[in-house]
Amino acid sequence: NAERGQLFEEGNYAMFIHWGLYSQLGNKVDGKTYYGIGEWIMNPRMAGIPPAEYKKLAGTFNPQEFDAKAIAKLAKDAGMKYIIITSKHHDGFAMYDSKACDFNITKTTPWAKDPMHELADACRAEGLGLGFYYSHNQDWTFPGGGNGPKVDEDGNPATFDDYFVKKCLPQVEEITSNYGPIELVWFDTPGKMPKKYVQQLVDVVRKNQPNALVSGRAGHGLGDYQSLGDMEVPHRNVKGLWEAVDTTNDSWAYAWYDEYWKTPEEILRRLIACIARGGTYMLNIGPRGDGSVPERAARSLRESGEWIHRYPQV
Ligand code: FUL
Repeated sequence: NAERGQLFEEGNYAMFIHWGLYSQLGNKVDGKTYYGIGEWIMNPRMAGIPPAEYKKLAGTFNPQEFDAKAIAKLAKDAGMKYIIITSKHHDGFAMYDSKACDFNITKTTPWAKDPMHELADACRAEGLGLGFYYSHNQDWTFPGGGNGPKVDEDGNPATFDDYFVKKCLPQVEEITSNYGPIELVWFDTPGKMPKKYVQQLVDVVRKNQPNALVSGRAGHGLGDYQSLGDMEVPHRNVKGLWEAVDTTNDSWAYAWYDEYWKTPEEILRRLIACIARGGTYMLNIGPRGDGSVPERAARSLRESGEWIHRYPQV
């Protein structure tokens, strides 16, 4: 599909956003700091928060500072062409209004709004594309989800199929139907997910968004392109359609202590290294739990963007 490849031909620089309930913790739980990628905080490798405990975070999630227009403007100023944001990460919390599962931002938080509608409008106004990250295999709070609870609320065994039919498939239907045209669905960490499930998800994307790309991490080679390893900028040429994913500091989601911000020069060096080898560079920001974007990240993006805007062909 020529139209689909077009996104990477013309849009070789993108903003990635990791934002969810975990952003509220910023890697600190009960006064203890955990070092690592913030969106993994509930995992036993980090703080090991039980699902029932983790779900309580929704009660205090109130991102008053979230400003979709300012984020879209920041991406535009940075020279980026589209935004990919976490609609649901491994924690299972839907950051949009989901009918398929109540564990979502409109049903369980005091804020009760759908940030994805705001972001979709803001992107359209800035002439930017929009796409969604969706953790299709791992779901740490829904019974049967990958690395999630093995029994339901009543103690009955739950299978991956239960999770897939009740939550995953309907949610992918939602994110590809409710926000107008989107550019990409960024599936991640397929693990041992059987091919028949991945195929069904890809079919839903094709049906609802025929021009959208499917990320290489969908699994079983069913994606449209190759996604390199996390934070990997290649030192050799890479064949085909490909993308590098990187972040402005060291974590994807907000981590309170992480001040290892890339300078504008570092951003440009990494961006150019990817583009010069024919790839796409997607650079992440992790807004805080209140929705605000760390100022140092914003500044580096704007300053590198100034250079890019002097050379509009980049
Ligand atoms: C990884 C995920 O497990 C991380 O949390 C993050 O989303 C990164 C971009 O992909 O594999």
